[in-house]
Amino acid sequence: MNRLLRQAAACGLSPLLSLLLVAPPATAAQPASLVLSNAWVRALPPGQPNTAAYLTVANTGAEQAIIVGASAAIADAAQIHTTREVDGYQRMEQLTRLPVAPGQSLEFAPGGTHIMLLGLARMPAVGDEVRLCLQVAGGGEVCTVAEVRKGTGGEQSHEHHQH
Ligand SMILES: [Cu+2]
Repeated sequence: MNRLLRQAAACGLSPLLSLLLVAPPATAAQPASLVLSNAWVRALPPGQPNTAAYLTVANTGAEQAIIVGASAAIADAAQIHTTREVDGYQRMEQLTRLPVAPGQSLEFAPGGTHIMLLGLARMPAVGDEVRLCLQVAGGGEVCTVAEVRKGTGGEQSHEHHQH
């Protein structure tokens, strides 16, 4: 966690944030036009403290929307993570600011951007429903209900690695 925060500072996020603070709050008056669909949460073996959620986020509005956080009732904390390969290793990095352009649709999917659910009271079971929310810059929040599933398809080889 601390390492991620230090990474964020090292990436120059602080100057960006101060830039945002002085920018006029053009979109603050309107709720974000983000539409969430196809949300699902990966069921992992019971006892695992963390899992991940995936969904599609579409911006149907005329203004850019910036996702600044996530939350889920079943987890102590939720973070937006992206995955990228560094020197042959898959590394996850926390995103504290994810812009979605007007008309753009972002796919959160295994192996890519995902919502990390941290500190689960218990692992949800296949078929359970989990309420997920995304926080948007300007104070808005959009929520959806995610279905709990096993991983599918192209995931098999990746899951095999973890055994
Ligand atoms: Cu992650």
